[in-house]
Amino acid sequence: MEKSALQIARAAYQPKLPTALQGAVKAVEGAATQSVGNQEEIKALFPNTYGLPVVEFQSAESENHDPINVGIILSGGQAPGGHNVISGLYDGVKSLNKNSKLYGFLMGPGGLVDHKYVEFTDAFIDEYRNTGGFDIIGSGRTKLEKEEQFESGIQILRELGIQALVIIGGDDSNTNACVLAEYYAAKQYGVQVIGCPKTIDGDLKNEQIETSFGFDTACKTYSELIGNIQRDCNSARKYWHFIKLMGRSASHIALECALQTQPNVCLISEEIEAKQQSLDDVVTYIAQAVAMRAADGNNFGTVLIPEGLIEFIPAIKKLISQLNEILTDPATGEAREFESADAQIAFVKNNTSADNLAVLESLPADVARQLCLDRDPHGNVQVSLIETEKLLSRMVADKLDQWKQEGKFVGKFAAQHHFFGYEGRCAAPSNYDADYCYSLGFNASRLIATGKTGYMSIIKNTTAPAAEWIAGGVPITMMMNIERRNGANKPVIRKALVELDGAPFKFFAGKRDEWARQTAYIYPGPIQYFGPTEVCDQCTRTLALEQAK
Ligand code: FBP
Repeated sequence: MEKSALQIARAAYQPKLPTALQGAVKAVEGAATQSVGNQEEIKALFPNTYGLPVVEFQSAESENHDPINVGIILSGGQAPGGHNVISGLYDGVKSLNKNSKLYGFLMGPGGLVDHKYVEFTDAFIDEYRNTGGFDIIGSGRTKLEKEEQFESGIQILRELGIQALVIIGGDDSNTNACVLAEYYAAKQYGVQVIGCPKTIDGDLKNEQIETSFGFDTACKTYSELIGNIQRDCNSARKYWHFIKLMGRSASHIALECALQTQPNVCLISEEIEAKQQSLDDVVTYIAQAVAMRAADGNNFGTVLIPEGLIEFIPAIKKLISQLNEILTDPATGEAREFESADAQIAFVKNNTSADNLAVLESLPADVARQLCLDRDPHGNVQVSLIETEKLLSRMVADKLDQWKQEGKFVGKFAAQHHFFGYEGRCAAPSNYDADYCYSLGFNASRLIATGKTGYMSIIKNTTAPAAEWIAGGVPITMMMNIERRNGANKPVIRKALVELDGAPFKFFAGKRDEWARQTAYIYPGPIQYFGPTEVCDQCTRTLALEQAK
C-alpha cells in the first residue's frame, strides 16, 4: 500500500497507555451491581452475567500466562480508532504470551456466523496502526441474536481454539455481545465475550463509560468543515448554510460541533421533544434568526441540524412509532413485504390512526412518501435518508415569503445544503482516539486474562493525562433496561441522549442567542497530530464540560 508522508509519520506514533496497563495487573473488584432499570427481568434473562462487580486494574508484581487465542469483530458503522482497538488488543495478547493469537472475523458479526476470518500477524497489524477506517477486516450490521448464529459461531471458535471474543460496537452490538456471553456461559462453552464502546454518535455513555470512541475525531472533522463553511459564508455574505450532521437519534454530534464552531443556529432534538414543539415551531425559530440577522444587514448564517430531528418532533415521533409497528411483520420481526410502493402506501393509510394520518398528510409529499417507504431490514424508518436540511430550508423560505408579504421581513434568503456523516467516520484518529482506542483494546486483553465475560472494556478519567487514565471493565447487564423495539419488549443498553440539565447543553443554551445575532464563528481548522499538547491532545468540549469539577 503506498502511503503519504503523514501516514508514514503517523504509523510510527506509539499510542499512550494508562500506567496501570504498562505492566502486570491485578483486578480490583467492586460490589455486586444492578441493571439501570427492570432489575428483576434483566436478572432473569441473564442469570450467569447479572450482578457482576465493576473491575479496576491496578499494577501488580508479575504475571505468567499461557498463550490465548482471541477473536475480534467490528460491528456497525465505522468510527475512527477501530484499527487501534485491534492493534491494542494484538499487543495486549502478545504481551501476555508471545504465542497468543488474534483472529479477525470478516465484514462484521456475519464473519463469525459464516466462518470467514483472518489471522493477524505483526506485518499485517503494522499496516493499520493509527489509521482510520474499519477496512482491516471490514464491518457489517448483521445482528447476532439467534441461537443458530451462536451455535454456528461456536463451531469456528472451537476449530480455531478461540477462548475469547471481543465485539466492537454500539449499544445494540454490545447488547448482543452480552446475550452471546450469557448463552455461552449458560452452555458452559468456555468462550468469554467482551464488548468495546464504539460509535461516532456519542450515545453509548453513562456513569461508567465516559465516551464512545470515534466521537472525538468525527466531531473534530465535522467542526473543521463547518468552520470552513462559516469562513466562506462570512466572506461571501450571501448564503444560509443548512448543515445536517449524523448521529442517528441523539444530538451529541450537533451539540459538540456547535460548541466547537459557534454557529448561528443549532437545533437539539431532545430539547424540541421536551418542549413539545411542532415542525412549524422549529421553522419559525430558524426564520426568526434569519429575520433578526437580516435586520442587521447580515443575510447569511449557519444552521446545524441533528440527523434524528424529525423523530423527536412529538407528533412525528408518534406517527413513526406506529409506522414501525405496522410495517413490521409480528411473526418474523422483519419488515413486511409488499407487491408495490402503492400497495405499501395504501396499507399504511388503512392501518394508521386518524391523528397520525393527519400528521402524515400535513408533511411535504416527498417526506411523507419517504416515511412510508424507506425502511431498514427490521422495519424501522431510515432517518439518514430524510433530507431534513432541505425540508427545513424550504419551509423557512415559505415562512419568510409570507412574512415579506406582511412587511415583517426585509432581507434576502438563499440556502445551501450539506450533510456531514461519512466524511468523518473513517478519518485518521485524533491523538485522543488513537490513545483511547489502543488502551481499550489493550485493556480488553486484561479482562480476558482475568477470566471476565459479559463485560465492556472501559477507560476512565480521560480528561487527565493518559498515564492517569483508569482501566477496567463494567458488566454489560449493569447498563441495561427493557425497552419496546419493533413491537416487542427487549433487554437493551440504555441509549444516552443529550441531557438538558447537563453542562454541555447548559453552556450552549447560555450562549446561543448571542451566537444567533452576532457573527461569533470559530474556525477550528484540521485535526493536528504533531505539536503542542494544547493543540493536539484536547478531548471534546462535551467531555471537558461534563468532567469539569
Ligand atoms: P453505529 O451506531 O453503528 O456506530 O453507526 C452510527 C451511524 O454512523 C449513524 O450516525 C448513522 O445514522 C448510521 O450509522 C448510518 O448507517 P450506514 O453506515 O448503514 O449508512
